[in-house]
Formats: sequence, structure tokens, C-alpha cells
Amino acid sequence: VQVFAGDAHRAHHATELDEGRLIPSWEAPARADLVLAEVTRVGHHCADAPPASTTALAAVHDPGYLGFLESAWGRWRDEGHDGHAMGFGWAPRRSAGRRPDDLTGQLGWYSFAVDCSITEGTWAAATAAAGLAVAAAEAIVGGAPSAFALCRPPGHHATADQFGGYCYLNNAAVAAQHLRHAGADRVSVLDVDYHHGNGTQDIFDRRGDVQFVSLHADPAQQFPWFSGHAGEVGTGPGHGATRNLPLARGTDATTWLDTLDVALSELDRFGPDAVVVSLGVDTYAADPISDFGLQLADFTVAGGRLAAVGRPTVFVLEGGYATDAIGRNVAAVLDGFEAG
Ligand code: Q9C
Ligand code: ZN
Repeated sequence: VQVFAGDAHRAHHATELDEGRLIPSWEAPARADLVLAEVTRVGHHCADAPPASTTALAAVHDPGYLGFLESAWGRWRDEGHDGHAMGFGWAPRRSAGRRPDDLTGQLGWYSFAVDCSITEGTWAAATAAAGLAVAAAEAIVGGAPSAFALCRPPGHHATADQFGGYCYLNNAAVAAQHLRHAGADRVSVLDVDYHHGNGTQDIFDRRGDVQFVSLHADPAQQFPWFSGHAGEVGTGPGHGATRNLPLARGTDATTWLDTLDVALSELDRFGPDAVVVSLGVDTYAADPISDFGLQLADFTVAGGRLAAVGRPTVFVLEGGYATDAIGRNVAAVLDGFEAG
């Protein structure tokens, strides 16, 4: 598997509000470094890529949001604050819905969770991650059967105009949209991260040309709380192109792999020209913030089943917080795919 990775991600290490305390985020630089070390060790070829262009980002993100993200840290610094940039107020359910002028107000307007913050290196890291996703998509366009974008920060929670869930720019959506521009008529995004990919779903909700299929912890019990229910199936022209498979707390590997098969049958039905996999490995049994039961061997099995779809596949890294195991788990998916 052709791997795209770089070190721009290290400039981003955010603060998160976790169970009432501000802590260095679980989504830490070591994650990407350890995945890169492991995929290199097992022999995958790795290359860097330039940051995503404004055009590639604006194809899935709101221009006002992009301008905000790029300038937020400088504005925060100029205001003289300690700590990282976070909002503290969000729109009530029924509100006039106008963007405030003040930076702190805008931090609320453009976010939906306080589990991540904006730091000095956030924009550079996020645009670099999206650039890796573009490069991986481009590798597929050039005929590669598979490519892996080692994205950090992750992306699947980021909507067109809101950050949250450790995500700022939606790398998987950028990759899927790039594939569409490059000539794939139909693209499927399969999200296997432990959490629902609310951002990706939102971006493609009304689209019939990009399918979104996700298996994840039931939002009644788990972040991102407000989307990912089975009844969400897409809107208007996108009706039927979204499929959600919520799973109970503590779901074991057998149930998860059976549900993966259901997800894969949805891909077969759609018949995509290319597939983007939002590859989170926070389904791992020892993940510190999740509660599913997958072991290393299950990731290999999953990779093999993804290969059986028989389509060019872009893997984009999402979550996975058991740092000692994240490299092995990701490599197992890629190895299973190559063997399959
Ligand atoms: N006590 C991804 O996996 N907050 N994002 C966790 C832990 C939300 C996960 C709080 C987790 C977001 C890309
Ligand atoms: Zn996750």
C-alpha cells in the first residue's frame, strides 16, 4: 500500500476538556509517528505531499470557516490569551443564527465540541493532513489499487463549517470529492471508526453520487451524540445513499465483523468506482476512550473483507488512542487488504 505521511502534524497538539478537566488531547503527535514507524517497518513505501489547496478544501468546506480556521490562532494570540483557543458558548436550539464578530463567539459558532482547541500549529497540520488525503486519492486516480493517508489531525467529525471531535478539516471528504473531480462517477465512504462520522455524513447528506456508510457506537450512548442513528438515510437526492449501523456498548469482534459485512453489502449495492475508508482503530479492545472488543487479528480480517469489495481504495486515518498498539492495528488492516 502506498503511504502518504509527513511531520507537519507535530505542530498540532491541542488541549481537550475531558471529564471536567483540561488535559493534553488523547489525539497526540505520537499516534502518527508510531503508525509511520510501523508501516515503514513492515515495508510500505512512504512519501510526503504538499498541503491541500484552497480549491480542494473549498470543495467540501465553507469559505468563511476556512478563513476563520486559518486566522483564529493569530487573532487569539493578538488578544493576549493564555492556553489554546476554545469557545464556551453554542447556539441554543432556536436562535437567530447570526455569526458573532468576536473571536470567542466565533469559536462557538464554528465548533460543536470542547474536546479540541485551536493551537499555533493547527492550521498547518490540518491542511497538511488534507493534502495527504488528496495525494492518496491522486495515487488511486493514477492506477494504484490502494493508498493510505496518515492523516493527523483526523477529519471525519469536521462538518463543512464546524470543528470538533479532534477534527478540523474533513480529510475523507476531501479525498472522496477529489476522486469525483478526477472522474469517479460514484464514490463510497466507509467509516469504520468507533465514533459516527457526523461531518462526512453531513457534507454528503444531499448527494446521490457519494455514499456514506458507517458502523459505530450508538449515539444515544456515545460521542458525537447527535447523529448516526439508523433512521438517518440521506436527504433529497441523497436519500438512500447514507446508511448508519449503530452498535451497542461493548460490542464484540464477532458482532462488529458481522456488521461490517452488512456495511459492505451496502457498498456492493451502490457499486462505487472507488472507496474511501475512514480508518479509525479506536474499536480496539484496549482503546482508552472506547469500549468495543476488536483484537489485532480482527483488523487483519477486516482488511481482507475490504479487499473483497474489489475497488480502488483510499484509507484515511481517523481515531485510535491506544498508542502502543495503533501502528500494529493500522498495519494489520493494510496487510489484510493486500493479502485479500
Ligand atoms: N473522555 C475521533 O476518533 N471525546 N474522535 C472523547 C473522552 C470525543 C474522537 C472524550 C472523542 C472524539 C476521530
Ligand atoms: Zn473515533
